[in-house]
Amino acid sequence: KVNIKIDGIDVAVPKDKTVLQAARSMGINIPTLCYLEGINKTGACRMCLVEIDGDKKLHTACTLAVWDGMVVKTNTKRVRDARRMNLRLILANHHCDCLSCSRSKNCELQDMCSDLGLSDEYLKALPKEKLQPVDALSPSIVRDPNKCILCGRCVAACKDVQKIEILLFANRGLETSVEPAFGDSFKDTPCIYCGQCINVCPVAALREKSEIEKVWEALENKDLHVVVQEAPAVRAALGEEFGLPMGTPVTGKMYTALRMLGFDKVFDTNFGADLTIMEEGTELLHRIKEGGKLPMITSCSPGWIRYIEHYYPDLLEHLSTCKSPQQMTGAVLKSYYPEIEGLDPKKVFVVSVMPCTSKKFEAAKEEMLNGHGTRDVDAVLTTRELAKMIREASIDFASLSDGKGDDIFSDYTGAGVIFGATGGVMEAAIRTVADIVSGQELEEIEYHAVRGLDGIKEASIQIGDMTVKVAVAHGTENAQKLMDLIREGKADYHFIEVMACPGGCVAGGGQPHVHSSQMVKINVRYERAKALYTEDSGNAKRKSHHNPSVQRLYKEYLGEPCGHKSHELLHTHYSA
Ligand code: HC1
Ligand code: SF4
Repeated sequence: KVNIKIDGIDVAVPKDKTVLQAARSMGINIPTLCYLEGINKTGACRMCLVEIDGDKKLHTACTLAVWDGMVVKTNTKRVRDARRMNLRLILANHHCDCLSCSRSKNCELQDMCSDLGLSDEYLKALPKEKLQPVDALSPSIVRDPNKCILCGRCVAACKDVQKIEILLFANRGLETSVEPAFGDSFKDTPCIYCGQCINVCPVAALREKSEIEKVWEALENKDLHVVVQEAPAVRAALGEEFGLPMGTPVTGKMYTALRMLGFDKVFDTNFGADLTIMEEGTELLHRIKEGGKLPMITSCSPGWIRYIEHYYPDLLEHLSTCKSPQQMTGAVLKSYYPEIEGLDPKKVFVVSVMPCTSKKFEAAKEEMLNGHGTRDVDAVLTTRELAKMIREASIDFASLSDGKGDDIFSDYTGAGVIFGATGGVMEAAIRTVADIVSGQELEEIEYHAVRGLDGIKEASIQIGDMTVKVAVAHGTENAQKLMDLIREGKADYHFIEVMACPGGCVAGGGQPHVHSSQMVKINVRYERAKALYTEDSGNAKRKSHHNPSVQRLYKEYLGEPCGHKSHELLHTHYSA
């Protein structure tokens, strides 16, 4: 450790720390716009300037290592003036239409202007002739160069976390911008729409393509029967938007809010997750017994599907043919549901609430067209968009009482809800496969080897006389490692789970924004996953094949898992 003094307070810190880390550890949140712990450390925004005794220059705290005897001042007039000046330079090219901006009240730049007392004269919308075109052509992501502050966080998240490299710095000097190569639209790149770049954007330069208006219109349309389903991970994070502590599960409040918004029926994607396990577990056992392509790989994360389609097209046969729980739920809500309710399937409008931006792309795919000329899912809202609608409707979410979902498509087991955390699909699948193979009701149902945040998790699971070897990867960097092993013929697994986002859906690109200064203090992925495991252990039924409504669906409509009807409705194909 070294001894340093920051703003008159003595502190001992490990010698590999920066001044920024040292200051934050003692409760001084030096402002930053580009810094992201462990991901981006460039000093580009120059907001973290500090004074060092004996040095005339101001230094960026995020790049400056501590040394013994260092005396730092983070809060002098000179420092504050310099930060304000840098902020004004950033604002000169920033389209400050704050009142109508999607990040208003949740924008790191806006916060900083307010904290540093910047006067309104600097917060101006850019004149029309200075505005550059916005890329809103992809189904998932909007890039607005008029908002971009060139902090580089998105570039780092895509390149260094996901190892994909869609976003790049282009041009020089005043012309500098962040964009896909050749200035292409996202839609013409192999971007997987994971939205990890959106999650780190401090402003509204990257955001989801909003479908809020489409959903309000459907809710107003008396001709439509509008139903909603919510992904497992939504309930683990929605509360954050309304001031509840991270990791608070809000399933009941979420149902109440959705009903208040006017949905005719409130269902749950967790039902579809249980259904997916029935199909995927059966498919896995068929492949093992009949010499099918192994390892079989999960297919529920659309970012992952887009990734393998673009980057490992030679491995597509390894993918399970199962549609995702979102799409399975949608397909059932457009077929079996109207049949039992006597509704016209063309008039059933299915809305999903997802923690994911890639789900918008998934729902819009050609493959998801059904026999009635509509898609399985008609509109996809992110968790953030749902929160906006709740605010727009003046609903005081935090004080809502717990509501219930509607029969029968809101029935789910503990296995369905853990889908939202990395390893959850695997654990859910093993719970069911183990019972089927052993012919018993096994009591040991928690598979801790596949839980947690290690990049790649492996386990060999003994079921009767069968050893099932599994692996779990989250984030495309880790997926890449497993795919390379398959290509080299070195992956002797039976089953692999891949989720495109690090941590799984709980940290998807559509989840509530977490301020960069908070990301260091809280393990977002861990806290949100905890909410899901708590729901699982509190559920009387914890295995997908115990879901009575899923059982009823097979009995009355589908027949058997992976049967003819299932193939028609619940399975899909992939293209390179
Ligand atoms: Fe997911 Fe899934 S778990 S992909 O992460 O398989 O988005 O939550 O809805 O479809 O169930 C996301 C989450 C989600 C699907 C399920
Ligand atoms: Fe990269 Fe994902 Fe953002 Fe696309 S959505 S640019 S792949 S981080």
